[in-house]
Amino acid sequence: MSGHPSQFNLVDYFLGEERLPQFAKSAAIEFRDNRITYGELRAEVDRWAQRLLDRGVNEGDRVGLLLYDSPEFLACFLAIVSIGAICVPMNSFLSARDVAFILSDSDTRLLIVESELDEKLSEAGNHENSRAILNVDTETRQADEMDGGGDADNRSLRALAATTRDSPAFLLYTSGSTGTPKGVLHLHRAIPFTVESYAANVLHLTNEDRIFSSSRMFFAYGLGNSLSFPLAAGATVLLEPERMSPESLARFIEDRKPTIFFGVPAVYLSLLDYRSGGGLVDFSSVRLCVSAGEALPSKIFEDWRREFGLMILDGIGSTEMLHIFISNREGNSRAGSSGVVVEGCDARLIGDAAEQVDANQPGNLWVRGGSATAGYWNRPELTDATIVDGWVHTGDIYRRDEDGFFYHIGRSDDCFKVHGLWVSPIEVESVLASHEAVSEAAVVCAMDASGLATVRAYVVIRQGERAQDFEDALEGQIRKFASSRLPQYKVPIHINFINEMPRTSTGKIQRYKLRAVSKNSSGGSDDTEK
Ligand code: 3UK
Repeated sequence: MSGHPSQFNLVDYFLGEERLPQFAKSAAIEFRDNRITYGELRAEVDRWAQRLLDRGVNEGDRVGLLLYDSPEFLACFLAIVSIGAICVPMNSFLSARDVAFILSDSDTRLLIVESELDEKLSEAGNHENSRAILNVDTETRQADEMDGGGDADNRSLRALAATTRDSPAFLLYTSGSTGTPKGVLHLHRAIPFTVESYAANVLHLTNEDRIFSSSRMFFAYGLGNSLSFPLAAGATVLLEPERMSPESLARFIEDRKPTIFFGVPAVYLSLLDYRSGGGLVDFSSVRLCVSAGEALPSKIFEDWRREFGLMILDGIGSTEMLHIFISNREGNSRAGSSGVVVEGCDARLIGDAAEQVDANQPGNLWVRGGSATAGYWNRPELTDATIVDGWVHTGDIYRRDEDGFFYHIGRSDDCFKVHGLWVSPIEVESVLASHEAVSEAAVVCAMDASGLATVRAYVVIRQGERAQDFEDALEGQIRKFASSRLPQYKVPIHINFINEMPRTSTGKIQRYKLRAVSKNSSGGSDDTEK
């Protein structure tokens, strides 16, 4: 980049004048029937940057993105950071209420939105805060009318904002133990670090690779998979805006022939099930499968290897670390393990007395690396509690064997993931407890037969309500009640009725006792009253 040596901008890193000539004509994105080259992508980024500047967006302003995975997502994300503003990608499956929370917490200046999602927001009466909205479909349609969608050979590139590696670039919202989303701030330096640590050492991408991630770009995992890694390698990312069934995913893979596939454990399981039910799943184009988001059960790892002759590389990442920091490798991976620390990162397992634990002993996982968050947006106490002397406290409990392989044991805060999405026991419990027949409720993670996490509730019924005969009916009623108030993945699959909640002397529910019980019980029957 021209200008001061400390200047650094992500758009220069991916699509700068030194790099662009090499890739200008190769495909950066395949989307439906469109192929977008690196040259066209840069032109689109510059066009969006101008639109943002025309609307008065300044350096440091937050700009929200409420978009499906699409070329516009990449172009807008990069345009926002190119002018030194902060991109706030939002989960397109969120409720209007959660979107409203994020818009106000981050104080976004402008929201770029897809027509369909815009409608959802306005139906929910969510434009009340009179935030400026830019409809992506209207903008791109107008542009096509203006210049016929013409490409941009020999065009000079827009000047980028004079950001440095330490300038804020984007804010990713994630819901923590209380269920309230928190904004995780990342600097321009974070993406290059994940490229040089994880992608370079684990994925070994080339510009021939075709990359597909079933996790979306509003997640840190999907953002790395579909934006950072393909663009840094001059490879092609395949994008699909629609939510996919196992059948449509299998067809997509067969048609589009990715070479690298990123998923979460539930996606691999759904493909295995689809295949064992007679469906066609053709992974012959794929050379590498990656799993993250929650622990990959050994059974899925082994079934996948048997069915497709492919290893799934499990690795643990987090929004705070932006991407994967402990991972298995080709030729060095173990079923049931998250793998070994990625180059450039450090990990420690810390016991209750702040000591480093011995091999095979459980400890709290702390990690360090160049992609660590600069902190939570407007939450200084939470930032100070989570990042101490550069070590990010992950909230995970792990053990490490003598060879340096890490094994996930659980979360210290009792939260867990179902289908790659966070479940906060506290949130589900408060819904269950609002049912008229319920006195109190505790929610834990229970593994189903295939080793995947499900939601199980233990419920104490109000005095006088309890009668064995009614329990089955009541279970159905409570589940229906919960379904009307929670997204489906948070609704308990099983509800067990108990007489009394196990508690500590200070009155805290002992979820670990319930977890231990649910491990030994097979289903919905009540075997907990000893
Ligand atoms: C859990 C795992 C066991 C773990 C993520 C890849 O999941 C990502 O970020 P989140 O902030 O959640 C982080 C937490 O999820 N977890 C993730 N992967 C694994 N547990 N085995 C795994 N392989 O509790 C962690 O603290 O949503 C994943 C890349 C980027 C990411 N942000």
